[in-house]
Amino acid sequence: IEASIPQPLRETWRKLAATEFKGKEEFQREVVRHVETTLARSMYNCDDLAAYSGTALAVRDKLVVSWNKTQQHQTLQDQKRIYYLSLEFLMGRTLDNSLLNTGIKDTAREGVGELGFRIEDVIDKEHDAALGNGGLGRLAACFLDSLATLNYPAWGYGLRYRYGIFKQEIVDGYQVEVPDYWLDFNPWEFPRHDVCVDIMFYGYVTKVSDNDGKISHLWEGGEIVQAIAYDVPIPGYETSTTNNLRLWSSKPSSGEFDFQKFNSGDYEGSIREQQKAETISAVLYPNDNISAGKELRLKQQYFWVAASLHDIVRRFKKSHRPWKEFPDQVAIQLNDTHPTLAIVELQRIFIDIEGLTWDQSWDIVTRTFGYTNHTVLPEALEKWSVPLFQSLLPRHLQIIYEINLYFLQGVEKKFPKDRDMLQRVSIIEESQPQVIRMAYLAIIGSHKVNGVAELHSDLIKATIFKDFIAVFGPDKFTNVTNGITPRRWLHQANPKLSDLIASKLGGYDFLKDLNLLKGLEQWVDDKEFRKEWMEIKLAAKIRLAKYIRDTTQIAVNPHSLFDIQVKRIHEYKRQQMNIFGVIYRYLRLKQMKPEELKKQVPRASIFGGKAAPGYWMAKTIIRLITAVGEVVNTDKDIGDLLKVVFIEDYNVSKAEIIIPASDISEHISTAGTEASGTSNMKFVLNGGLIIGTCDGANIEITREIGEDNIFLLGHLAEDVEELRHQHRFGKVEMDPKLRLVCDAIEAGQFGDPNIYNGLISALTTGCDYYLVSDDFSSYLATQDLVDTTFKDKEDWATKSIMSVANMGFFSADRAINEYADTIWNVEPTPQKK
Ligand code: NBG
Repeated sequence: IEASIPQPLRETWRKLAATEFKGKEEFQREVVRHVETTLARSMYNCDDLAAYSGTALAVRDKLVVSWNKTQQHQTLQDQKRIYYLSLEFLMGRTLDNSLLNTGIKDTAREGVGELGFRIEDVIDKEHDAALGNGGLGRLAACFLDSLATLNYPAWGYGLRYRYGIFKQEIVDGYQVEVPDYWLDFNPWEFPRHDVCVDIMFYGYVTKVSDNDGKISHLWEGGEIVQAIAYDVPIPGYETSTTNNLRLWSSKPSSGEFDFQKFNSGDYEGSIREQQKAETISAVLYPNDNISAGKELRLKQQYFWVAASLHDIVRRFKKSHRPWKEFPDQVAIQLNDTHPTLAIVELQRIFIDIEGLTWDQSWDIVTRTFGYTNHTVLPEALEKWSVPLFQSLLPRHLQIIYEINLYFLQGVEKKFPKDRDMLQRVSIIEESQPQVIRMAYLAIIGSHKVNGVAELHSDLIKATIFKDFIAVFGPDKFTNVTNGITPRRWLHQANPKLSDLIASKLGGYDFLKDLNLLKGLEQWVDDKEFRKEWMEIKLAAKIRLAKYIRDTTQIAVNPHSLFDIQVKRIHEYKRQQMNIFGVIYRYLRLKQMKPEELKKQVPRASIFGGKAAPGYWMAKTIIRLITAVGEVVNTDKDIGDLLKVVFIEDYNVSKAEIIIPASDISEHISTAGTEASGTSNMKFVLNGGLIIGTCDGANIEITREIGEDNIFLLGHLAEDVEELRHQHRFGKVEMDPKLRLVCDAIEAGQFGDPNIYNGLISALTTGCDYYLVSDDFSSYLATQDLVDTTFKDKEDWATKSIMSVANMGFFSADRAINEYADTIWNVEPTPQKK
């Protein structure tokens, strides 16, 4: 506040206040000014990258004006705010999205056009902000877009990784990881060197009692690292609301290197501490649905959570309200268990620093937090070793023990003498060493727990969290089915389709109320409309075919059926089933006579996705896909009838090219393993049909668009336990068609068979945990049905249009409104124009 300008001078400031540029000429002036002054370049030295930089800086200036206004407005309104804590925000590119959300894309297109550039080339120069692994991080990004669009006062809090998810290169058919240094030029962030917080690790705890005998705890003597805030503006679509995403970066607390060491000649030693501090926010852990349990990861979690809470508490304190009103002003959503320490940290702040009693404090804490669970996979559920906690966060461990004690006392009262129950729900698992079950802590410290699709929310209640229903009752658990932002995933990724839809619905309102898509049903029989619809799909396929040719030299025929599976490589997602199916198709084609071959539907099987660097089986799956491609794509007998493509380095900006181009996409996880999936929604919204299992959001997609418009296959979640049991007792014969495929692999048709030993033995000695054998024949039969259906172009077009018309439910706006109503209890704060 002492930095505030005195009243009498404020009029001068107001007169000089920054304004947004208006119209093309002012925009161009800004671009040129930035190229010439900020970048110190000129028209004699301006390439696409410089044009991108100048454009981005001009657009950024515009965002800043509405961002500042929004922040002032929200401060004045002083309403309850949402804080979305996520270790991942997979934002992708920002320029195009900002142009569209602020409604200046046409201005920019003309503006840069007259300066000598194509807007598409300029946009293409931006480096993806890839601070996430997959669905979980992209969901956070979609939610930020919806929160701003719907005018909710909301902040995202995350980490500013110097390296995002690695870049994937395919070398000799294998995945190779390359670091993703993305911060060379990032115009979208604002360092706030004045917003810094000291964060402590290690140290020891002492008990002190004051004159009245009141006992308190002092945590001291640890290492201190500083958190610096970097702010990123998040513009809503067609609104002046621009929210804030705050990312923390770590640096040494002194900000200096060790001069004593330097002077005594220990040059390397002098910067060691500095490097250690900077390591905390250096790199994103590249695991999707796997928890590795490394100390540095726990450090990242505490560092980020402590800095964020410090910020949130400081903001609350400015309002001078009593502490008990904290949950009326603050809703904190935990995106998976990664930020669960926030529960403990807030309790610590209240009792150790602010002097509240345990009970007062715990009441506030539990009314503040909500926890979203994103997986039932056991290998993804976070558990931290107690000894590690003891050394890194000794005070927090004490608080966790105390939370657990009071919780178990309550359970004991409700279920007297049920020792098993106590052991089952305890936050501490009695293993060697003992571990802390973060999901249990998250449930106990939150007022609501939600899953991300109906089936998933039912499953967590019936399986991993069953006992907690008995303890807390069912009302604490709820479902909010995921959603996607139609701004990026329709309007930005597929402008032609968006324009066509707008021409029929009388404008672009559907981008803010996706249920309006229903109006397309009226047009389903309109010949001209159907023709345009399918032409747009073909154009997207031609574009992807060109991209594939440019990057892989593989020529795919745009008229073939594009069958796409792009997502992280994981056994539970079953890319192996897909490639086995491709092999089966290949073997079958090789057996066919020429007249039979003529009747076949040509198909391009397109894969993309990263494997976690330490996930050997996933890497083997990639190798098999590339090996099959090497054989099939050069087989003269096969020609266009089958092509197998692996697209390198799948990321958000590539998804924007790939998704509009699918005829069919694959979402074929073992039933009950994929919590929701969100790319399934993106593909259907772009007029692609899907082949999938009854899993995650596929089930709700089926309900919305109708069973006739989706290709479902395989066993149901309720069958899985029994099937696994049968496998374990050796009661299952491998599906004979799958046997043929395995034989071909083992005979060396796709290179050295030893490479694939692990994959094959997972099906046999590994008891086929993901039930590939059980679903294989259903999968093949369903793929045949896809072929037959694709031959009837009219039927296909109808299915495509009817599906899109019924996708309204899957807007992230609907999901965010549900969170706001049922979990956060927060109202929007629109600004007057
Ligand atoms: C993932 C699930 C997906 C889901 C996203 C977003 C994790 C832990 N979970 O099915 O696997 O769509 O979360 O909810 O990354």
